Amino acid sequence: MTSISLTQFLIEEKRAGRINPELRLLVEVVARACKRISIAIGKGALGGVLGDAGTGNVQGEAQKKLDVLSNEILLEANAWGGHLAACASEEMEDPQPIPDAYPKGNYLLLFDPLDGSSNIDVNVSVGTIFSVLRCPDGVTQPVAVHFLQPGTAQVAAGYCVYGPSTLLVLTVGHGTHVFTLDREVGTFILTRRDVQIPEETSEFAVNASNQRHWEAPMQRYVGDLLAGKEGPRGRDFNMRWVASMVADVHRIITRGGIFTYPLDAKCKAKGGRLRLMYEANPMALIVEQAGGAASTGRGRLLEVQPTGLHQRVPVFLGSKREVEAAVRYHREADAAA
Ligand code: FDP
Ligand code: ZN
Repeated sequence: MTSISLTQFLIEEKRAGRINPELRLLVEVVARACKRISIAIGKGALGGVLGDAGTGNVQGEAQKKLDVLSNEILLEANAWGGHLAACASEEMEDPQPIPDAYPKGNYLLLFDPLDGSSNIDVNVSVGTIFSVLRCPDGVTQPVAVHFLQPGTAQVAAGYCVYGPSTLLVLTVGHGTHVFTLDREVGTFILTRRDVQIPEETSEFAVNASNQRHWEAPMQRYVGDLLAGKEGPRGRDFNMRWVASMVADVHRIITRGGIFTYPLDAKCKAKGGRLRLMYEANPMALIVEQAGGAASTGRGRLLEVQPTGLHQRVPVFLGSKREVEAAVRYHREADAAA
């Protein structure tokens, strides 16, 4: 079998009229940045990249050295290519304009440069998540408000998972595809085309230590999963929680399941735990393009109208039937109330 590189895949997508040259360049540049992040992560303690940076981000979370480094790698890689109008990141309060020295393009890029950063220092998988939007017509100096487009407006989304191997999972709106990094050659190779998430599942992912803070429908939903064969669902479920969204979602893309970070009393005032624009939306597009579903528990995630760059949302995504089941518990509880 001849292997298909990311470059070849993107050229073929371009020939098929599914992407334009600018978007092709954008994806290649992001992939190249992810390779550099992967190399830095792989060096671990030998590269002096572990531990805290001694700074905080916009959400008031302590930044790791790798959070800061990954953000810089992505910004630097994307500045010069002429494909972007601006970038926004979990690590920066406001969008970063493209420096005047470089030409500007038509796309807006959002990213979570290093997702799951609590796992860096314990050598567990982390990732990068990105989302691509069009810069609104006539806007030459995009600011936060120009990024506030619903997830349905995304033209591409992807994530990289830095695990035992480094993978890039990508959609440009025509299916979800997996590429594996050939570390010796330095090239991403297509290893799964058109991934389909199994419809039925017996696995769920949730941080169960928050259980006492959950809303009633979530309590009931997980209670019924835990009740197993003897409960109303009539079968046993298994639970997994890596605490890197990228790693948890990748498992679900691969073998099915539901990932949830619901509303709870601790995060309710903020609207949820996960960020809409650069965590939930790109993952929701990838999951939908793989035949799965993504919801806030009360509506389709991709249709949420954003009100802030760093806005948070409750998230339920993965195998279609299981996401629909979780949504049903919320609908029933809301109807009874
Ligand atoms: P992190 O803050 O470590 O980057 O992005 C938010 C996130 O990780 C997700 O990757 C992960 O699913 C979740 O938070 C982990 O939350 P808990 O600390 O509650 O386990
Ligand atoms: Zn994250």
